[in-house]
Amino acid sequence: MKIIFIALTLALIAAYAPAPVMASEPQITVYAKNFAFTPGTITLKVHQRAKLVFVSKQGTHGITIPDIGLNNIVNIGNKPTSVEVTPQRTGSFIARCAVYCGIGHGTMLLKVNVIK
Ligand SMILES: [Cu+2]
Repeated sequence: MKIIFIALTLALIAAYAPAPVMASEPQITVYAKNFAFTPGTITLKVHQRAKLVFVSKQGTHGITIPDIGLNNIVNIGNKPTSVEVTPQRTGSFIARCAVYCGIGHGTMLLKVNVIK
């Protein structure tokens, strides 16, 4: 009886375990709120594709990061929005909130470091 219970438990764990994450593409989640991005700094590797996931915990925001090829506004709401980027040059870049979100909008920055 005990063995059956253990076997059933293992079967349930296997059935509901999350699928393994592909290790090939780094993924960074950036949270937005009034009036900050968290983390405030992200680091990407030049010529390496990465997935950025934006989600707002408060308010509606947006972002463009032309320095890494993100030229169109990514709207950031309470559902995650994913974009893929492949930075083409190294450097330290400042991205700003692209959707007016209130009094602190002008100071809502995301620093993007692109390294070798
Ligand atoms: Cu804003």
